[in-house]
Amino acid sequence: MCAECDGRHVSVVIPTLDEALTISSVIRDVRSILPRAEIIVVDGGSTDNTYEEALNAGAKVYISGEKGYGKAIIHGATHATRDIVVMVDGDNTYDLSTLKQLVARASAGSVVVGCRFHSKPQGMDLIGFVGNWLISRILNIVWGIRVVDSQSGLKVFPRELVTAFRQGDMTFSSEVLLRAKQFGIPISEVRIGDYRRRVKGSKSKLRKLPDGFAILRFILKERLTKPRSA
Ligand SMILES: Nc1nc2c(ncn2[C@@H]2O[C@H](COP(=O)(O)OP(=O)(O)OP(=O)(O)O)[C@@H](O)[C@H]2O)c(=O)[nH]1
Ligand SMILES: [Mg+2]
Repeated sequence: MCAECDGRHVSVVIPTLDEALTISSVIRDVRSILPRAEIIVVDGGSTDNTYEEALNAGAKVYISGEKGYGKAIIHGATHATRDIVVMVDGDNTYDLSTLKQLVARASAGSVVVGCRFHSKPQGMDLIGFVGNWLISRILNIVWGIRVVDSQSGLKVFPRELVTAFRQGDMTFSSEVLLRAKQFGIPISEVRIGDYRRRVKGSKSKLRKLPDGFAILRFILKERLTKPRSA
């Protein structure tokens, strides 16, 4: 096995809001693939047992004082102690079987996106599919990048990039790509397995239309106010 294939240089950051049904299987999955990775869960004030489940599964658990998907990942990445950060949802929708490949690519100096579009993503409805496609097209044209699945919640980036992040909400996923472009870090994509449906009783926190528009506004506004490279 290669020296770092066990994840010793990796911190996995998992934002959670009411994901008690699935958080322990996500943590177990990560541990089986990257046994020596640091696993950080950042909870945004869940009202179910997410906190206890994550602790019992052996993760480091932080409470994020403020609500927000991006806030949670920034919080976790700020506390991360390893060089490479993986961000992934706590809802068990991401198939992590190619995680080692993503990490290897990131270790070679890229920001890496886990691309869900090799087949029909089961956990994505038509609005999600079209919205993601449209946002990705606009992002690519406006920012001069080539990403198929810009809104994937599975991304890998160098920890040092965290100081550039500002977006506290669902626009964060796009910010990772824009900052990579601005800092001249190559962006690459690795196919991942099935994008699974949430388990019964588990609820999405994404508000498709308002969040979709906020993401588009962010992409365009950043382009008008900041240069493409830092
Ligand atoms: N700490 C924290 N976590 C959040 C917050 N909002 C969402 N999350 C978590 O961030 C991850 C992404 O949110 P999701 O609801 O899965 O959004 P999504 O993946 O775009 O939507 P789905 O495809 O329906 O899963 C999940 O693990 C959520 O529990 C928040 O305000 N604070
Ligand atoms: Mg999700």
